[in-house]
Amino acid sequence: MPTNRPHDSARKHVTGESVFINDIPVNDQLLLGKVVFSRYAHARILNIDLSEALKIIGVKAILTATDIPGENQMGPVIHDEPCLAENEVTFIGQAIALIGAENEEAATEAARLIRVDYEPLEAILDLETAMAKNNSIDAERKIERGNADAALEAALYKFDGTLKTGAQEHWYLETQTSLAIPGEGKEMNIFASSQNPSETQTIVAKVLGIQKNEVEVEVKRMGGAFGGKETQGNHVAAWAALLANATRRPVKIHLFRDDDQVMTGKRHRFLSNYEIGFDEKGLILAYKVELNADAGSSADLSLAILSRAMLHAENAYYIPDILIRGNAWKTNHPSNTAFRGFGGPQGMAVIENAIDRIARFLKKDAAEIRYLNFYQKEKNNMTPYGQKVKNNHLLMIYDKLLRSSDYVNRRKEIDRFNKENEFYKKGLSLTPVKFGISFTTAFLNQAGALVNIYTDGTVLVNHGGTEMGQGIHTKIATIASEEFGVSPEMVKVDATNTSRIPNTSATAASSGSDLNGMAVKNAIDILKSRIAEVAVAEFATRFPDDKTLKENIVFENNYLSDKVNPIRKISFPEMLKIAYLKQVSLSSTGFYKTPGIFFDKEKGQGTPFYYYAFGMAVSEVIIDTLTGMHTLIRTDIVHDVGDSLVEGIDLGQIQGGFVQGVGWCTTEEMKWDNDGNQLTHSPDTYKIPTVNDIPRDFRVEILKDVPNPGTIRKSKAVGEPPFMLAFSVWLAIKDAISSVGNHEKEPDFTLPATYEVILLSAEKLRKV
Ligand code: LUZ
Ligand code: MOS
Repeated sequence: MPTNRPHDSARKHVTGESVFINDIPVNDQLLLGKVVFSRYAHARILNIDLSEALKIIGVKAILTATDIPGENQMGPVIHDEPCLAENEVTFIGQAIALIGAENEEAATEAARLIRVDYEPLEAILDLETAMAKNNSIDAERKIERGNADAALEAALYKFDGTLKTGAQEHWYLETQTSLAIPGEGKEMNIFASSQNPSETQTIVAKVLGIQKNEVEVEVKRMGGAFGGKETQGNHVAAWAALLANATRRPVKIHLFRDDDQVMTGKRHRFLSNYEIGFDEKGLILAYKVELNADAGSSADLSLAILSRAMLHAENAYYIPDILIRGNAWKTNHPSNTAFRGFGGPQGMAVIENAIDRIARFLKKDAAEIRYLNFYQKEKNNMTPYGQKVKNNHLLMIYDKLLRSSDYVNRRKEIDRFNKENEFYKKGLSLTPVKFGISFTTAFLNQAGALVNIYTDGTVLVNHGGTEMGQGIHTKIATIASEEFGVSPEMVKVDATNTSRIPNTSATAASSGSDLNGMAVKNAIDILKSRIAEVAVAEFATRFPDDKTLKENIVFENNYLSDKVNPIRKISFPEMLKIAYLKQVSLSSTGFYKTPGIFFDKEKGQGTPFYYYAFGMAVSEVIIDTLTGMHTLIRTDIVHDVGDSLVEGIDLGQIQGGFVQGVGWCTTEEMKWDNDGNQLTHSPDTYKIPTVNDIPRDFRVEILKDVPNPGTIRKSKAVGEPPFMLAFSVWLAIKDAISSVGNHEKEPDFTLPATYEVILLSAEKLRKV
């Protein structure tokens, strides 16, 4: 039974009542923290002169690497990322010094007066150079099945190609922000905008050189994150903590938009080379792909991202002989990081573009080629890494979407339109998504919860997930209210706090509600068992004739009752008072770990995912070949969320993820100058989607009657998978360009397909 309710902060967001870190009232001791960062992509630091800056009235501390009491390190996986630069800077935006000042003016003036003498060194600013210099983070990784070389040799048709996919800025509305408040002794309290409060705690403890039990990190909500705060929310927290520790005063760092965009990592750029072999029907026989990721200046999560890219290189298609190779390369850019899809989009773009080429070559509709190659139910259902694709909804979604989008007729209409119009051209494309759900680092798939019931019958739920706007707290509150059988207003979800839930994983990999929802259910099951026992005893005194069995106690409609004798019932609040008086604990922790998943990185084999989420989109665009402008006319989506936990929330994630993907595929272009300076570090030059970029006609359908076995209330994760539905827009644009040359020639194409790309590519086809 689908549940619907608004996001628990919807009203608060529009009225301005929601408390973000910048809204937390502190006291007159509050200092503002400012970060002085590198202006060189690669340079030796010869000297840092703070003398003039320290004279500014209102400046309370200026810290450099030598002032760090603990370890100068904030690398989340590999410890290759200094908290403050020591003798060398390796990217523009790298933190060198921290200023704690009474006000913004003093901080800004001090920053201006800090003199850093650099000796510029050679910088690696693109993937080609990094690859030529063999500047990799780790050994090459491989996933392989069969013999791709032999199968390519044997294939009737084959071609090779290269695809570049671009970087993407997260553009969370709340820039990186943190507030550090020193307590007694060594205590440090952090209010963070972090997807990973436990890791924030770890890194703050490390740089301060104190124990983790002295550090408390709280996350009420983030103003967006999208992966950009999976590791890099730790940085501002560490910097604020260092200043707070040095001054013993509260310190807040709230990055300016432009600084945030310059200093933080992006979605990884990829350069991918491939060879694909197929037959006359378009059946793919062999695929060889080499994925190269621009990691930036340090590892951050690059190896996990590369791994997810490789695990999605075949997207929704069964390919018998396949070789996937992956490398992450170091460059002198900010360390690239998690971003919705986490490498999945970069891996999938290559095969989707290759299939588009096959269709053009064979003069067939690309949707037909896709359908032909989908993973099947009974046979051809094994992934290259040895996990079977179970509960596969691809064929069902395809049939549904083809009908509901009226694909066949619209294809004909578009062909007619393109024949009749010389400068405006339309395009249509259908693309699928199969996305693996679970952290590919298996041990991260765990979660904790703490559920308290108070004597008035109200419930306070704590869990390890963080709210970034995605609605996890709304989903968790719904789960708790349904499991306890009490009305939603009886349940509140508290801010995420490392003192209440320890050792949590990042809220990431789309798995926040899956993991934490189960942990909450586990805590609730424990509490219900205790309360049911009290109910049995209570019914025994009230109805001495025959006994109520514990397993017959049901929690429903704010009551506990005996389902065999339903007149035996006690309200939830009344029952709790009785339990309290009987000295029964009304608080329980809960825990969950995903069963049965593992992955051997060396062999490239295993069962890394608990299940897959499926979706498909059909998009229609119109392009103006004289200006390169495109308009998204219509998008139809059918997406699988299992049994939806909260429909409105899921719908919002599907729509939002799709539009964010459209941004990456079309208008969001990151550019750098020859020294590595970002040319697109503000919204006037970096174009994220606006209301105008949403499909004019947007039809999103949640697939019905597809309960997902083994998950919380049979639901599915939804955060990331819809992002990749945007390939339908990307390839619809290519289809429109291709019509300029009557679909006879492969258009020049790249990701993003900016107006410029569209214009030049169409021009070239027209000239031929
Ligand atoms: N983070 C992570 C992720 O550490 N491992 C993952 O597999 C993942 N996948 C998606 C997003 N974040
Ligand atoms: Mo993520 S890319 O923070 O799931």
